[in-house]
Amino acid sequence: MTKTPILAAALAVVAGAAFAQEVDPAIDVNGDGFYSFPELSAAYPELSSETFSEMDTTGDGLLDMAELADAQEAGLMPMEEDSEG
Ligand SMILES: [Ca+2]
Repeated sequence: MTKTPILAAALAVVAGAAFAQEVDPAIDVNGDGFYSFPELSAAYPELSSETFSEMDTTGDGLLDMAELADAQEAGLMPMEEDSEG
């Protein structure tokens, strides 16, 4: 069908948007758009500074959303899961 390429393009845009995370203001308390270790460990008490260092691939002491997404993909980041019950 002639609609298919348009639909595929639309889906690609949606998938891309779903991958790019928004900064969670509940974690980013100083609103700089990055998660520092104190900010992230407040939200994830089980997060160790060593794990944070591993996630901080640029070594600047702050996680941007790309680093966070990579960490989640690598299984480094403690994630909230729908496994309750
Ligand atoms: Ca911050």
